[in-house]
Order: sequence, then structure tokens, then C-alpha cells
Amino acid sequence: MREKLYPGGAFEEPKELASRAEEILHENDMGGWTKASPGLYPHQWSWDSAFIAIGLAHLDTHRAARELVTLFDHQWATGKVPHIVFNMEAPPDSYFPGPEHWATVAPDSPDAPPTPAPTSGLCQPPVHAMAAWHIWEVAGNRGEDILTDAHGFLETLYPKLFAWHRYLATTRDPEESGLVTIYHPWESGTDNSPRWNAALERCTLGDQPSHPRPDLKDTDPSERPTEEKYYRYIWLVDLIKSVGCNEAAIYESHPFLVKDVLFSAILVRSNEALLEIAEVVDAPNEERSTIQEWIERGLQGLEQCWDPELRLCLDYDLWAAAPLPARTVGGFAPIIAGIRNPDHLGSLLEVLESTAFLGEPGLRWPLPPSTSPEDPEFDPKRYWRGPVWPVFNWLLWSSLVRAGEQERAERLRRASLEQIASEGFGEYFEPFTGELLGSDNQSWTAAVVLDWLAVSQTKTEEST
Ligand code: 2M8
Repeated sequence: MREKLYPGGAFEEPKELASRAEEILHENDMGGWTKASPGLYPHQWSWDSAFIAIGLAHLDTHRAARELVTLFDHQWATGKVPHIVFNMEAPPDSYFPGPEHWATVAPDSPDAPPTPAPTSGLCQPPVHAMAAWHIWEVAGNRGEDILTDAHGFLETLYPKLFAWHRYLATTRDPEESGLVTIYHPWESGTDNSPRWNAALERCTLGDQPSHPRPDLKDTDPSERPTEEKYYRYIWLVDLIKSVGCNEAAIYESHPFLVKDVLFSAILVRSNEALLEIAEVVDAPNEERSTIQEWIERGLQGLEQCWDPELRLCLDYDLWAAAPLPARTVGGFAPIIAGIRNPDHLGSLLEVLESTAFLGEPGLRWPLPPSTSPEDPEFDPKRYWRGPVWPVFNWLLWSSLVRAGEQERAERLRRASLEQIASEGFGEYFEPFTGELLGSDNQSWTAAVVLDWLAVSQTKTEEST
């Protein structure tokens, strides 16, 4: 057994943490939108931008709102918010697959995004309504002018958010199961997670030309997906392209159709936020009832995915008509959705504290590895297969706060801040040594730090 490194003592937040987080967001700011990281990710990623907006709100609510508005400027006619909006000034060999590879939908197709169309054809978890609501709440503490500005922002964004959620609740859930179907592991945001192993292995691959791997230029290959996995990712992209991103055709024949529980849980939580926004902008009652129905359906759908043996929520492979067993942080999806079943919540909290996650004695900090060290697919360095992700910890922390689990949430927040103060603003971290992995100066890590520090600020104000 490894030596326990986490001392668990008092931790003083270094003063420079906030200024460094602010600097990183400033350095990655492209004027109206923020690149996900300085080198590895030179474009605008959808859910990264939502988290970034949550952090930016503490610096400038107007700029935070702009982050979302620029993203939604690229929303497709279907309501889909693309997973990447490409930065056409980034060198063509800096990221693959880039805009040239994605260029696929005819500009006159009814599904086409506004021209020019520098976006991918996939999407990512819908954190956006949560971010928009957060901006409104922060603006509320900042005076009348800022609040008026934020009101205008919510009025502009609300119909777009509604169209986005409607797309997810209908086109991505024709079964009305309450669970969103993803077409590619990249849509889950937890891209390389073993959650997708069985579904990926079931797909028979056709011939595939070799492809570039610019992601391996500055990052150790042991921290990135294997070539074998990448081959499958690009192959799935090419299948989606081959039908011009037509959703009906994809649903008919695409080999990777998976109900993603984490994505679906984030949708439930964002629908709660959308309902709040609907109230502020005085949206029609009919739309509010629809949002409420989506929430109920989402919660029921997640309930169906409960695995009594693993005591986690599992994704579901539509072609195999079978759950996808894996012990990953995705299994905590019901906590993120705001689960109402107290037995399942209790079980999830036990699993979270068990040796499968936070109770593993060798952890550098008591933070959940993205894949449990007890899962046979655990890999402590490879992305989403074991490392600790601050952005996921923020999701879990904020969900625990909502669930009334203040103490657990606070432990997570403090350990996360300690991790970042000690190692830097990494994309992810090795769970046992604490080593920073993937990209340094990752924007969403800086953003969640700003939000966590705002909580410390409130606590200090309350105690004085
Ligand atoms: C990672 O994903 C991209 C593909 O979308 C990649 O590896 O090239 C994931 O961690 C994803 O969740 C994240 O949005 C993106 C940018 O940070 O990087």
C-alpha cells in the first residue's frame, strides 16, 4: 500500500491564486471568447466556455455574458450548440480534426450553422444555462446597471438556450427516455473514459487513412488517448461526416449510439437553471411547463440506469441494448442531477467515500480519480481514465452544496484549491503523486478556482 501523502491539515489559500487565475483567463482571452488552453486546445470549446463564463462572472459579468453569446452565435439551425467553434487564425496543424476536416454540411442545408461554418458537428454537455444563471446571480450583487445589462443578456440568450435544450430532449432522445444519446465519446466531455470501452469495441472498423496527432507534440503520449482509440474516434467522425451530420441518418445507422448519464444529469441541472431564467424573462407558461417535463423525465431516466451492484448510475448502449459497466465519476450523475431518491443518494455518497474513490489511502489529495483505481481500466496518467479533473470536482462540489452536503462539499473545495495551489492550473492531475498532467494554464481550471475563491470571500465576509 502507498504511503498516505495527504496531511489533511489546515490550508491557507495563497493570495496569488486569484491573480494567477485571472491572468490565465486574460492570457487565453481571444477577445469575446477564450481558448480552452494556450497550446493543446487553440479553439473555443462549448462546455469549456460555459465553465469559463462561471469564473469570468467574478471578474466582469459583461465579459462572461459575451463568452456565451459568441458561442451561441454559432448555434446550428437544429438548436445544436457545436462542441468546437474553430479559431480560423490558429495554425492549421495545431489541432486535429480541425475546420478543414469537419467542413461537411452544405451551406444551404437547413441544418447548417450560420456561414462561414467553422464548427465541428458534435456537441458537448449543456452547462450553458447554469452559467447564464450564475452570471445573473453574480450581477445581482453588483448594482442596478450591471443587473439591467444582465437582464438584457438573459432575454437574448433564453430562446437560444430553450432551442438547445429542446434539441437535446427531442432529436437526441426520440425514445423520450429522459436520457441524451451521444454519437461520439467526444460528446460526453469525458472523452477517453472507459465508460465507452464496450460500445467502441463493438464497432467494426473500416479502412482508415492515417491521421496527424498534433496533441502529442507537447504532451507525453502516456497522458493522451492511445493510437488505437484515436483511430476509432476519427473513424466515428468520418461516419458522421459521410451523412452530412444528418441526425435521422445517424440515428438509423451510426454504430455508436449511447445514452450518456452524466450528459443527461447536466441537462437536468441546466433545465433547473433554465426554469429560473424563464421566470426572469417572463417566458410563456407553455415553455415553462415543457422545461418542467424535461426535468421530471430526466430524473426518471437516470433512475432507470441505477446499477444495484456497483451502486452507481451506468450509461446505456442502444445497439447492444445493455448498460455499460465501468466505475467512473460518470456514475455519480444522479448527484449532479439533484437525485430525489434518498437511498440512492446515500449509496452514492458511500461509494464516493469508499476505497473505490476518496477513501483510497494512497491519494495525494482526497479528490475523486476520474476512473476508480479499483476499475480494471484505471490508468493514473491517461486522460479521463484515472487522473483527477478540477472541472469535474467543481460540478460535484456545487451539486453536493445543492444536496445540502455542505461538509463534504467544503472538503472537496479546499482539497481542490490546495491541489492547484501546489501543482498549478493543470488540465488534470495524477491522483497518487499529484503531478500536473495534460495542458498547463487550462482556462476552465482557472475559472473554477475563481468561483471557489469567491466562496472563501463570502465566508470571510460572513464571519466579520
Ligand atoms: C478534451 O477534448 C478534446 C476533444 O473535444 C480533445 O481531447 O482534443 C476533453 O477533455 C473535453 O471535455 C474538453 O472540452 C476539451 C477542451 O478542454 O479537451
